[in-house]
Amino acid sequence: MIAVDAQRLVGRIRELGAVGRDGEGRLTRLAASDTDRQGRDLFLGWLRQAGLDVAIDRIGNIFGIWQSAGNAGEAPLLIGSHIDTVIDAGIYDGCYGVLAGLEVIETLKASGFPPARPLAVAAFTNEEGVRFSPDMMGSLVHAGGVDVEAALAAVGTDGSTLGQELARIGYAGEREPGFLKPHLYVELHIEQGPLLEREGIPIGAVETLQGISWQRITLDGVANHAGTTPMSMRCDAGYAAARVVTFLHDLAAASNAPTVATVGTMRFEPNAINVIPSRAVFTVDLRDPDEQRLQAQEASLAAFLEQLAAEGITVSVERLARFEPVVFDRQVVELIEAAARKRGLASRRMTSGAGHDAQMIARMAPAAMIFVPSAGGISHSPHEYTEDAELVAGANILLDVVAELAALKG
Ligand code: HGY
Ligand code: MN
Ligand code: MN
Repeated sequence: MIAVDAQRLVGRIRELGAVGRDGEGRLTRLAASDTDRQGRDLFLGWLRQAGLDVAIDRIGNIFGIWQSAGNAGEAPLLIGSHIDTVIDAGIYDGCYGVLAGLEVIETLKASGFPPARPLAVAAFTNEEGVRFSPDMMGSLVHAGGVDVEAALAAVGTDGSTLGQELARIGYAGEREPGFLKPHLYVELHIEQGPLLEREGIPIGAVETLQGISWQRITLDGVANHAGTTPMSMRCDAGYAAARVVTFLHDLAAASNAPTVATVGTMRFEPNAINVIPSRAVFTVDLRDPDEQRLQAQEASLAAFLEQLAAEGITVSVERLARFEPVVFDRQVVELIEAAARKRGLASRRMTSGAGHDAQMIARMAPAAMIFVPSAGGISHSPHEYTEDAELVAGANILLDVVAELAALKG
């Protein structure tokens, strides 16, 4: 059986993983930052070395396309993911899927495989959403889920706009988003959770992806002296924020469902040791595979905020992202399982807890995902790790699925 070049794939994952490290060795390549540009430049060089046609669209999505005279008119088979990262990130999230996609195309190209349609690999802009909301932004624009002008006008946590920053790093491309209409989309990704490792299963055939709700909440109270203000006379925005954090944790933990709730960022004003906070600004990340339950949790949070308002806190809520749960294409999921069986690998059906570009491209084409195990279920952390053999196994499953889907029929 044809196989990927394991050394080239793992070597590139490590090489890209070395790009964007700070003085303490922490890896951060936030969307449209200077370090993101360095990662993009490296990936672009590999696309060109592989002899692929390169296209960059107005939201900075990068595409490497292998097409021949015999199939140029056909809709491409698209493999994708992202190479932007969170803060103090691991080296596999997103990058593994993009580099495995390139590896699969290079392997098939070198083998003389005659694809019935063009094969393309994409690195989508701003999948992580840490600097600019919402997450999965580049693929969302590609799928027509948000207007490119609105996305380019997105204001980042540092006050810049995505459009300005893409232009500054030289990745404000020419192509109109959505110019490439995929026949089908497959994404290979680390699980970022504990299931595959715990069950000793090397391949995940991802059939669904949970709903995601992101909000930014601002609570306004009254600044006052920390020493002279009696507890009964305080309107403490910091205390109110802490009650929201506890409320959300208890809401998710109490539900006998896979609901998860996270307050990942918080800041106080005036942020002084001896001043009762007048303002607390924080983000809420709520997720659930069931849309009705997710709506119910959002309603519970809104009711709790109303209670705080009744106590004198001024509440304002900004919607940052809201995506319903997604069901992937059953036939592609079955192909992934069949490919695993053929290579003697166990697989299991899964729901993705994390958001992925696949959930956006599923709006425009049949899509599915392949997972490989994450050590300790850890991700969005420098301790993110997947064994080389597991990375290569996943890439070979992607290779087989792509070869099967792109084979000349009849
Ligand atoms: O937030 C997510 O799940 C993804 O990593 N952007
Ligand atoms: Mn990812
Ligand atoms: Mn991620």
